[in-house]
Amino acid sequence: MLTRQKMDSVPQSSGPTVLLINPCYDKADALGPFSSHISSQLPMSLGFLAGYLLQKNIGVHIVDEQLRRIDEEDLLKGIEEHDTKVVGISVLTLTAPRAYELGAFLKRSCPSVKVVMGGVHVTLLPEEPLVSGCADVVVRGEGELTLHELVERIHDGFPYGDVRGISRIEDGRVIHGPERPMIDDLDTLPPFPYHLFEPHRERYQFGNMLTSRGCPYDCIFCSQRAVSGHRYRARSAGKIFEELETLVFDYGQDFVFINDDNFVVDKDNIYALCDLIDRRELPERVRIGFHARGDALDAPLLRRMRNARFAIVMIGFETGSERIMAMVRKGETVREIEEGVRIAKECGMVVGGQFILGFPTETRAESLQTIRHALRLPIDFTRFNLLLPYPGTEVFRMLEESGGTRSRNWAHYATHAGLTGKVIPYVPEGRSAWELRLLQWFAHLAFFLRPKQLLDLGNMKYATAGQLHLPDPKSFRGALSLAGFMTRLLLSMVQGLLKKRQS
Ligand code: B12
Ligand code: SF4
Repeated sequence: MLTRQKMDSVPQSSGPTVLLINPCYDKADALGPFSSHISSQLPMSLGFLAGYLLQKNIGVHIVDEQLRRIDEEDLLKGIEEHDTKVVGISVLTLTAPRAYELGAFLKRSCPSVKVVMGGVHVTLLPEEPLVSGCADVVVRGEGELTLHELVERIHDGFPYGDVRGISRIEDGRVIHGPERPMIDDLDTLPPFPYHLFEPHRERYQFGNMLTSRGCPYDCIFCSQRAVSGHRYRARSAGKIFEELETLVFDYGQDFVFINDDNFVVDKDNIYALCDLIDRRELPERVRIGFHARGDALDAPLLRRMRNARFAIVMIGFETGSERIMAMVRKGETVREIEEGVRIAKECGMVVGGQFILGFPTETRAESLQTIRHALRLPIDFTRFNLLLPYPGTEVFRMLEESGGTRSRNWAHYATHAGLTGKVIPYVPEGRSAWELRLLQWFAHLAFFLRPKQLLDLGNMKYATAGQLHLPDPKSFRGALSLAGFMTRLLLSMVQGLLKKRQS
């Protein structure tokens, strides 16, 4: 596995190499009929870490389980072959069980290798992998500087207990070292190392960028600030443009998606980027997508962006109920977002985004209000997620305090659980898992089975950050293949709905 998945173009230093793993669920099982139509996203976090280590002349291999499940024997062979002393594993909530399984295997099979975990889930719950004995060290928060320092110490055989930003276990007790300050200037980080992923270019949605970190808002369902903080930090327009050029000219990408949670914060930086795109003539064929809050969209900015190849905007709609919107502390109203959509459409943008069903205290009438609202809005694409109480969120804290029930198995924490017939980890009081499942299906069918939406399915990839690829129904072959997909989808829906009610 390691040898087959190894990134051939990684420049190697003469010393030991660090192995970085992106653990993953079984894609076909987790995504059901969608799995063959969804391309994998670049594991950006591991890319950033690898880029930084390589800049410091430390050799790195990345193994991404989104592409193929790790074979344990190959893993051990690779570790030996590359004299690996540190294995880093990235952990999101949904992937925590698999990460811990891999960590425990490594601790059992090669005790001299240090297993280091990082990412949003273990930043919030560092005790979890340490106490269960599947990691030696947890890196809390941004990982570049901490991992580098840690790896240098381990490679040189020095103690690493005083490295800032880590938690570790000593004499059976978990020790949390002092915080590592956030990286002030993102321009000091090396450019994202796309070349590492080149051997698997066909299997990734390759045109993906992250240009900023941090978000100043306080939405009660979002855990993202745990890693990147409240303070918004962005790369300069010049650096962002250089990366765009790399993707467009070196890797031939026509579609680039900027995956920042909230791209429209520093508007001056965006105007400067638009000027660069015009001046340095990015080809006409290029289309750029980005996420924004509805209340951040203004007509002069969007017109300028539309002229500079920005064509797709993804908005966090969340709900159609003003009561829920106020409760989740989004800091904007349903009406403000609606106005943002209107402006974006007027400026010629494709508009997509996401709604959430099943907030605490949400009634059935409010869920239906959200679905009706989605059908009324002039949007091209949407997804209806289920509300999940991720660790570190205010929703999680509220549930813990009120004794509310939620699944204790992190492998259930997928926002599309209702669509794939899996366990729904959280059901608001007075509602049922059965009802949420039906609502999630009904919302998608009601939205997508409209003639305009059906005819537009071929363009869906633009509105889904390049991830979902459906056949274009405008050709005979496309229509036939789409009909096959729809049939599989309906069958899986019936299967999911026929599953026994959750206890
Ligand atoms: C791009 C993205 C995706 C992509 C790719 C995910 C991936 N595996 O890379 C896709 C679309 C596939 C995706 C899917 C999902 N995502 Co997502 N995604 C993001 C997004 C927008 C950017 C991730 C990113 O690259 N960040 C930038 C890097 C620099 O930050 P970072 O990832 O935290 O990494 C840093 C540190 O955490 C640390 N670190 C991370 N890993 C490691 C490992 C080691 C060894 C070390 C030392 C350090 C370290 O160092 C990194 C560099 O500083 C984030 C939001 C965000 N801004 O982070 C949500 C986010 C990570 N996703 C989230 C969720 C919920 C999901 C899904 C579970 C949704 C679902 N469908 O159910 C799935 C899970 C898929 C999976 N494979 O696990 C949540 C995670 C919540 C949680 N507690 O887990 C986030 C935080 C969004 C949010 N606002 O809540 N996602
Ligand atoms: S949901 Fe978006 S706006 Fe709200 S805190 Fe998270 S990243 Fe910020």
